[in-house]
Amino acid sequence: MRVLGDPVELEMDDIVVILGTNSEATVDETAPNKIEVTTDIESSSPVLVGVGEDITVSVSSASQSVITETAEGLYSVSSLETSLQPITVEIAGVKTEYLPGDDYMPAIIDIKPGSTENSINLGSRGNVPVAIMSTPAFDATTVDPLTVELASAPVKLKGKGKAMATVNDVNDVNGDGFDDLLVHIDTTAFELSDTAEDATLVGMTIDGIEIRGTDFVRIVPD
Ligand SMILES: [Ca+2]
Ligand SMILES: [Ca+2]
Repeated sequence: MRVLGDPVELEMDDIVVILGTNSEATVDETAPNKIEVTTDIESSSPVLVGVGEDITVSVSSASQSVITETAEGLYSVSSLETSLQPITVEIAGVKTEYLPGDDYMPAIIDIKPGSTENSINLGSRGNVPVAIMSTPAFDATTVDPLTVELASAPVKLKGKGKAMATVNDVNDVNGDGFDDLLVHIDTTAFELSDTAEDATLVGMTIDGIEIRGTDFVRIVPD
């Protein structure tokens, strides 16, 4: 279906494709739980895809994305290898960029739970706590802590290589009734510049689903 300038509502109840007046896209429903959006190279405004309650996928010109509902209310987002531009996924106000070929499930993270400043001192030899939030559709405690990296830095190890996440680190960080996973990241391993404004976490569930989430950071001097 080729469309220009009108919102498109597909059969998947929770997905709405919104085309600006200067965007053009081909939208294909490839399966009952899967849509593919291909934008026109001439498009000058991105195509927005609203997914579920909180997720917006922004597909820039000359890019392609596939959005799949993997379980009720749980979505994965792929930027196809053939994309020429990255696509952006916004979840709860935080944007994460997907490069061509990237395939992830968007996740909500909270760097330094309890702090909105998320200050990070790159010179400190400590660790930074980060919570991966569960939702009604996603159980963050299924994420394997040993696979988690924040800004390329791994989870801090203790003793014989056991990740610094124990059963004590599973708790309901935001008080919404769903247990979240709290891990501690080795500050010395961060690949962040002094001007970084956000940091992205990647990880994998024990079922082999890759997740990705981003939160704001503020780098502070030593
Ligand atoms: Ca925080
Ligand atoms: Ca929670």
